[in-house]
Amino acid sequence: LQIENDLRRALPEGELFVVYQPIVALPGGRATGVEALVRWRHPTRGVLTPGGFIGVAEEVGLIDAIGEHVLRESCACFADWRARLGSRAPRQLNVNLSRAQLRSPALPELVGAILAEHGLPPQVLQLEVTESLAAQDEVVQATLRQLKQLGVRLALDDFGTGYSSLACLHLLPVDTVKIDRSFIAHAETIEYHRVLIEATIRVAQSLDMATVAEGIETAGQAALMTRLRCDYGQGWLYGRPLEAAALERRIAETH
Ligand code: G
Ligand code: G
Ligand code: MN
Ligand code: NA
Repeated sequence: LQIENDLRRALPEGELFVVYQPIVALPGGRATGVEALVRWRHPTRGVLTPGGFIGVAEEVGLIDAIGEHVLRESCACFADWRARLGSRAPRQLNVNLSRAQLRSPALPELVGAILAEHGLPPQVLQLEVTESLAAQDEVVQATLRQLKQLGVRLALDDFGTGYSSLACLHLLPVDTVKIDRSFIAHAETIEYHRVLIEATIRVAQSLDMATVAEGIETAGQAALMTRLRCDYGQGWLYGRPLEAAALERRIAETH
């Protein structure tokens, strides 16, 4: 397969890069963190988003190497921001984990080593896992517990789209629940969606978990999420994912 051969070359050729999307505190919109998102600058097809290559990477066993690259690259960038931007630097770095990474018993040690390399305290890193992954099996559960013991934070990504439910939230060792953007998109027009969001926020609060509304695109959605007392927002209203240098310029301009 052409895409497979291309992907094998992408990492050594330096075609994979990371963009960063702000995560802001509600209300107010102060950027407190960023989510790292991988991109592929394909030699002929332009910039590809993960939907176009993460699946292939999983099938051909490249996802581990890509995941490690994203972790290294984003931690290095985050440490740079801390050194250069001081108090204006984002306080938290979110990085997505794949199934293969979570099934690797070496992951906690790797994460610890990368943090140490850059002098980063573990609590600045928040690893995002989907609910189906978090609930998956004993190997994954053990890895998650070890990551927690390291002191890194865990976020449940795309909450609401998987098979697990609010009733199971207390079983997962997570610090943050990210409410999937499909719910936010209809929060103002479909009452059932608003009620589900509200219930998720109340349950998360009772478990001392923070909540993030994903995919906020309008001021109306932001106002509603603030009224429902969601802790954080993420979405195009606050900023699209940007390359490191562009995000740094934005931070410097807006402070
Ligand atoms: O980047 P985009 O906005 O297109 O995100 C699409 C999906 O790809 C999201 O579900 C996100 O969690 C996933 N994703 C983005 N970056 C990474 C990454 O570095 N590793 C893994 N495993 N998934 C990622
Ligand atoms: O699954 P995960 O939440 O990790 O991936 C985030 C994805 O959502 C990325 O593909 C990112 O580009 C996309 N995204 C982020 N903010 C918005 C938004 O406001 N609207 C839409 N439609 N997509 C968004
Ligand atoms: Mn995510
Ligand atoms: Na998501």
